[in-house]
Amino acid sequence: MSRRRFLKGMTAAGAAAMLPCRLLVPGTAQAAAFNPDEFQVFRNACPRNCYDTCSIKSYVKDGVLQFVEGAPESTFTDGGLCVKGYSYTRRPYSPDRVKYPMVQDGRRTGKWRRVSWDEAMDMIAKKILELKKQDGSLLGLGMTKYSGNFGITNYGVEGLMSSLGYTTRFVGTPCWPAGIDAQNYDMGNMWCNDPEDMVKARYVIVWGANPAWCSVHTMKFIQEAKRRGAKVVVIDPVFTQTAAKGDVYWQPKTASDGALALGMARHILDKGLVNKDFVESHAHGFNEFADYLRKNVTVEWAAEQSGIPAQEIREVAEEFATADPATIWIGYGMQRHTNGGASVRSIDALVAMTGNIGKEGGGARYGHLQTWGFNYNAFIQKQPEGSVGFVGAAAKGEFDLTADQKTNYSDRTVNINKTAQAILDTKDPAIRMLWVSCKNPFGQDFDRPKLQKAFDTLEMVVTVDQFFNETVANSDIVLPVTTLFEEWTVNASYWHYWLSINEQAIKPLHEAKSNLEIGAALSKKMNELSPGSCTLPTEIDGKEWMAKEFNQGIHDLFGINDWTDLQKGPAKAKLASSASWHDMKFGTPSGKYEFRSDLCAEHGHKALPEFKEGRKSYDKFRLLTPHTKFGIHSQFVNLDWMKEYNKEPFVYMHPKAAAGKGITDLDMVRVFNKVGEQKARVKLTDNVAEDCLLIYEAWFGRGSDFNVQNLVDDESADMGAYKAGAPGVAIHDQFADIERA
Ligand SMILES: Nc1nc2c(c(=O)[nH]1)N[C@H]1C(S)=C(S)[C@@H](COP(=O)(O)OP(=O)(O)OC[C@H]3O[C@@H](n4cnc5c(=O)[nH]c(N)nc54)[C@H](O)[C@@H]3O)O[C@H]1N2
Ligand SMILES: Nc1nc2c(c(=O)[nH]1)N[C@H]1C(S)=C(S)[C@@H](COP(=O)(O)OP(=O)(O)OC[C@H]3O[C@@H](n4cnc5c(=O)[nH]c(N)nc54)[C@H](O)[C@@H]3O)O[C@H]1N2
Ligand SMILES: [Mo]
Repeated sequence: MSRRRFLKGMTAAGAAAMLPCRLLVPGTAQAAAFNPDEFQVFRNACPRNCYDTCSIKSYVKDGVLQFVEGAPESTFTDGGLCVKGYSYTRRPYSPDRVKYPMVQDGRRTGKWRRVSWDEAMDMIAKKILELKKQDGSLLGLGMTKYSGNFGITNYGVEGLMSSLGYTTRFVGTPCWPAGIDAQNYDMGNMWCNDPEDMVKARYVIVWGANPAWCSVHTMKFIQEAKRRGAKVVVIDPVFTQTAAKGDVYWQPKTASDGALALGMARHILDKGLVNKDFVESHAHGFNEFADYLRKNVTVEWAAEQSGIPAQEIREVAEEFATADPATIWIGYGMQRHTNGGASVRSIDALVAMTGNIGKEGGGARYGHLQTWGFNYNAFIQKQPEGSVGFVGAAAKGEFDLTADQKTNYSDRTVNINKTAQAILDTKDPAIRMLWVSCKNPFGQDFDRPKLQKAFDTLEMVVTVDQFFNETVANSDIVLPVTTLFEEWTVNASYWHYWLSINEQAIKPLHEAKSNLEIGAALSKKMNELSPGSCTLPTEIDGKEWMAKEFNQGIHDLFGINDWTDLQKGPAKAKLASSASWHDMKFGTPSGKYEFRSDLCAEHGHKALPEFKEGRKSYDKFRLLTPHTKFGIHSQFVNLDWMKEYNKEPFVYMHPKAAAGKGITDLDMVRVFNKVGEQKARVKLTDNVAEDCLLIYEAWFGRGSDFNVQNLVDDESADMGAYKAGAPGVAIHDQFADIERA
């Protein structure tokens, strides 16, 4: 029975008997009688960087968050949360939270002392003014932010920086940029079908995604498609929980996906199963692609490249081409490679040539930003009068600025996927101060040993966070930030089409402030010390700022009068069709689906979705460090409830490979490569290939020195620079060796 039903329909005693005590905060378990009327109910939204962006109902009593459930109104969330979501009550009240502004006397010493907000702001503001005076600009102030909290008002962090002047920004994304560029070349945008329409698919290929862990709510649509007769194929170098639910599992050699897709395409071509109407009426360059396949690709070649038997490639290709509709979910994991963008283009081509683009239940599903048309009021802030910024070479003093250039200043941008190198390389002025918010570079960025060196060159690091993670340990000042339950915001998804409001359900604990309020506090101090030096308002009402993000476009898209309608429950976009590209009007230069993209060629890649070799191995084993069920990056794994299930990290290894190294189950091992080393215990499993080591990325809390980034370098993916401003990162093109520790 779903929790939703018993909350609504059962007697109090019956509900209390069923309510798992895990959902009660300690001390309330004795208060057995459950009566929903005794709670204040709030609308929240999970703001993590996740496909599911769940709509949450939160139950508060005596000002304390008691438990959470998925909002029943959303047919996507459908009353349920993921394992992480159910642990949310542990987060605001965690004893490990950063409670007050604190200053560390010497980085990594752990000698933290509590200071007042005023003292902290004073130190920060004085340093900013010093940089400006010494450098003549604020480009020495760097800001790195990514996906700790995707609530729209949290773009106020960028807004704060703009309100101070032109700064140095870490741009790009480690998630998905190679695939975004690929889909832009092919179709003119990244735009996926409504995931809820996957129930209509007759054939589903989950290609390098692990929704059983990373998008649990989408699994029910895949399962429903299966119940209605669809076949589900999972392609992943790891036998994941998603693979366990499929009908067919392929374990290809990592980074061989392009070859596999092209091999399937060749077979479809040979069998005459190409959708003529699509390739003739709605596509550009199909004949050239077909020529490429005939000249360069055979099924046997694809089998050799991927390790998947030729007969199986033929079988799945034929089934895919004849099922109607058929769909492929292109995962972000499979494009985190030096050939990731090229591979995504080959898979898109497979979906297109079989006529599955623009079709309900079909589609090359990757992601979308159709529901993100907010005002970005918090984001867009004006620089103070007279601010000096970046104008390319001019900023380096190589030539005098013309009047025009003076009004054309911008922020200086560096690649977020090369954080360490960017800090080390940036000159004139060097980055001397760093503001970190919604981001844990030491846990999530690449080449941790190099990052340590880079941070050591910085004169001041300020981190805004909820927990004492390794980035905080490498900071001088930490500022306590609210959790989602303590602030107002609004959340959209890059996968489904629901919109949720996030109400303030409880008062901020300790001395936590929201990102926006922190901005206001800094602005107050800046203006006290140097009037006019910061344009951000010095008082900010979070609820008002949330409301300012709405506009008529959002109201119309979601069929709401104003944001208050969302207090009754989340709303879904009114879609003309559940299929992206349903009108066959593509955003490419030709207006068609482009098998041949000249833009792609102009950007230094191949015009056709040709095969691109993967990164050359530089060590004994392939190292994969994908996402875990018990956390999202460095969040959740540190919470007490999670630790009950997931006490320590493991290295997963095939028994045969282990035998060759004299390693037995649960041995302590050392994994090492040119970047660094990491120790952990080993678990032997044939879920991973013999040539592969698997370690899930995670942060186990203060005191644990486990960090996969000791082993992962910052090699770039092939694509990403076009739309994200910097290339993606080849997270899964890593290699390492292992021995007993
Ligand atoms: N080896 C390896 N590395 C990876 C990946 C991988 O698969 N393998 N995946 C990559 C991917 S896809 C991603 S998206 C990145 C994620 O990298 P990050 O975006 O850094 O990820 P998180 O750990 O989710 O969040 C960062 C911090 O934000 C804090 N935070 C939460 N809420 C708030 C808030 O409201 N305000 C502020 N100021 N802070 C808040 C959290 O406590 C956390 O410390 O990691 C990348 N790195
Ligand atoms: N529980 C949980 N949910 C999450 C997250 C989380 O950390 N935890 N993170 C969120 C974020 S930020 C993101 S970006 C998404 C990521 O969502 P996914 O894309 O589903 O997740 P990943 O774990 O990055 O990668 C998925 C799979 O890609 C496989 N893979 C790696 N290389 C290859 C390859 O060469 N070919 C093929 N075919 N497969 C390959 C990996 O083995 C892995 O099983 O999930 C979001 N949801
Ligand atoms: Mo991500």
